[in-house]
Amino acid sequence: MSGGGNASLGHKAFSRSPSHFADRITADGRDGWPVAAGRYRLVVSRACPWASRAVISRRLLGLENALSLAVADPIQDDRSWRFTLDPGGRDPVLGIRFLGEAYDRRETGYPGGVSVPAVVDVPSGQLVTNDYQQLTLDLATEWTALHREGAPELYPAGRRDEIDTVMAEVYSDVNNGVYRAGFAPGQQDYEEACTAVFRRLGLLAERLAGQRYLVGDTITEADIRLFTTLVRFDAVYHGHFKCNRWKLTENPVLWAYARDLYQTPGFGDTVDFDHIKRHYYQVHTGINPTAVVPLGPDLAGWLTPHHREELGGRPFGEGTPPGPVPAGEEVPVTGRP
Ligand SMILES: N[C@@H](CCC(=O)N[C@@H](CS)C(=O)NCC(=O)O)C(=O)O
Repeated sequence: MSGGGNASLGHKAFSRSPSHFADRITADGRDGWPVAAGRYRLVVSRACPWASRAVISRRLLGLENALSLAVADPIQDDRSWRFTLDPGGRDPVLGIRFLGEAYDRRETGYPGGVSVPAVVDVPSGQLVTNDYQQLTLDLATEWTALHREGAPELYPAGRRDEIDTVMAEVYSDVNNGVYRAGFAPGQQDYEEACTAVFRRLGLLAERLAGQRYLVGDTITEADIRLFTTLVRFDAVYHGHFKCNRWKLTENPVLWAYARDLYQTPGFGDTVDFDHIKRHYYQVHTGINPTAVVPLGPDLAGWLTPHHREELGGRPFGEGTPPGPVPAGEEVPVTGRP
């Protein structure tokens, strides 16, 4: 389980394997996969922070009609991600029961894990990519012909160096840092990872005290990547991954920043707290052998005023917020505050 499942537990430090299928879907189709409306299917788990980046980008950019969405059951079995939430246990578009079938069509006997997010070519049923780091950058910069009118610039050309720097720090200390803490094989690894998580969160809080977003005055890819960890923080990383120096709700700046994004169309409307909690607590039985899922935390605070608009900023730059969630893609009430 490359995403930090039980096989990651051993006596060595948690390490994340690189994505094996790194083809890119581009405007010019140089890898053989041209951007095309209706051709590809984005397979995600709403539990997964890496997949959730793509779900948010797709909403913000208005790609819902161009790139369809398959949501896997948050609980994997020994064949990994499965479509047990769909009628008959099959994805209605791909016709498969397990995401692994699309991996097999691409490469027979691939020994690595089956991970989300994954983009599948609908006509051939083959996996195209599971490279979550590149995927959202390509949605922002290669899929532009299919963006909605008013789509924001999530990876603006003039700001890429700064965005890349912030994202690298957020990735190693926060996005992946919580996994290094949670799956640490021993005390020292845990303490190093946990310390780095909170050191970086402290620095990010300083940065965000006087500015609404991480880079510039609009939402960028960097905010999406920080959000997907923050929104899981109190629900799973604080308890299950032992990142418990403080809760998100105890840090006024980060808590307000996270609520601001949560309440922005395209962010909170993709989040399923039920999927998040059940996945982490029930799947990682190496670190939670009873698979008991805690009842808390109270989620009502996510909807309270954040007052971050007083800092100014233009969430969508020259653009506009996305419209409502498409019919059939709404997060069930069980997953909402
Ligand atoms: N594809 C990347 C990152 C994506 C990832 O780790 N996704 C997790 C879910 S959060 C996953 O699907 N892991 C495979 C598994 O748990 O079986 C990797 O290989 O590290």
